[in-house]
Amino acid sequence: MARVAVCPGSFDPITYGHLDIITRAAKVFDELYIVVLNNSSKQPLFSVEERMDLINQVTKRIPNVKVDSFQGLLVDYADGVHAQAIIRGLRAVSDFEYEMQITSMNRVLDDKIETFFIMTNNQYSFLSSSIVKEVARYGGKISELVPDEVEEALLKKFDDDKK
Ligand code: COD
Repeated sequence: MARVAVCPGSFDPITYGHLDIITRAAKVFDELYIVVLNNSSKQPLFSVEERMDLINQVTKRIPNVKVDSFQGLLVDYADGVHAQAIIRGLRAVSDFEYEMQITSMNRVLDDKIETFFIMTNNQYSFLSSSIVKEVARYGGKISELVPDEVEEALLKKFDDDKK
């Protein structure tokens, strides 16, 4: 049986922190679905299509990755692609409470799917999409935080806003 996992997130936009988790998970699972979902507590900068397009560009060399989006519950998506696992990244203790809450909720909704956590690479432990957007908005250097394609998209987004 193929080992299938789902790596869910807002990915607004994808960073080197996300990419590290994706690359490592793709080595362990046969198929890895990167799925862009709605986080009701976040107001996205990029549209779902823009986020998917960026993820597609920066994961094109990882053959067992598929990029998708879904409106609804993560467990329903996972069920639809016959995934056995959900992959999440952990950066710091501050992530723990939130991750524990959503993992427990997902388990109540569907007790067949397991959540696996991948510890961040130390290099990216401070990195989040929000920090990248904040730095890019005020013209700071982000080339070590996101792939070139994402940097270009962010610069364009904030340039267009100024027009
Ligand atoms: N290093 C390691 N991991 C990282 C890093 C980094 N630097 N940056 C981010 N990550 C990890 C995060 O910890 C997370 O695991 C993943 O990457 C994605 O992060 P984000 O911020 O892009 O995504 P989130 O946390 O906003 O995603 C939340 C979901 C959209 C998955 C969630 O809201 C959801 O499941 N929504 C659908 C509705 C649903 O099913 N709700 C029920 C669950 S309560």
